[in-house]
Amino acid sequence: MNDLAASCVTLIVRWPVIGWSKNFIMKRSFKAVVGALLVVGMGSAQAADILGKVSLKGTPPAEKDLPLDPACGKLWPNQKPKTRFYAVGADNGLADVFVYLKQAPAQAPSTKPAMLDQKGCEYSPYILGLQAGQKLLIRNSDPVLHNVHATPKLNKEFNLAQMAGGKDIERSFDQSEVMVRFKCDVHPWMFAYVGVVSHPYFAVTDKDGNFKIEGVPAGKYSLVSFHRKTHVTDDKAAVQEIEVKDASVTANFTVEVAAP
Ligand SMILES: [Cu+2]
Repeated sequence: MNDLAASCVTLIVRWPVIGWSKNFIMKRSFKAVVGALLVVGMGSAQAADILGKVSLKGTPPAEKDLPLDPACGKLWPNQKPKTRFYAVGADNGLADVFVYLKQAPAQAPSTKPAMLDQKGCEYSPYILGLQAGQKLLIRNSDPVLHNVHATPKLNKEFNLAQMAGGKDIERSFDQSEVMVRFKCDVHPWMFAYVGVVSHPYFAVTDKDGNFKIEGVPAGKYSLVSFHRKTHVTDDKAAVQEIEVKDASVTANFTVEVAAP
């Protein structure tokens, strides 16, 4: 118990001795004391944000043009899309890195669904985070047929045609799995990767490699950064041991371009 809570308790214990007998004063004062105790109690459940940046070391190979078929090519009248293996932004910041706590207490899934769209014959986003049990909506925003094919190793595989203008597909994954690959059986260049974890403490780096995981309960954790091209088994550079207390924690990562 901290000092403020202790002094509040002392106040309650001594209250009758002070001898203020008027009921209305007592009621008002007790309310204030109970309020103070509640504030103290809430303050003890500490949580803080984890912030950081993932940087890429080295020069990545040039991205390749996607081999679009004519129907998909029409959706890109100007600039043609390329592979998205290394999306590098300002100061070598690396986008599309899935950053997550390796072992955080499991929590009930968010009631807000996540969205995986198909637009211009690409999955969007390319990298997505999802909580086990959280609803995933898969949308077809294109005027062409897609075939949504999830190919997990631990979760249940599914393979569903989705017409142009068809309604959203709803699915969820029961188990943690980093990453679940999505492909399209009509368009062999279409891929997305979904990181599934049992808690809400994850993020995907933005175009400049920045991430923020909000409201992490106080504790010690392994923070993992997973980039699809650079990550290797038992990747020590991709894991940091961190401790969350009551102030934001900064954790930066540097990953190297994978050997060809
Ligand atoms: Cu497709």
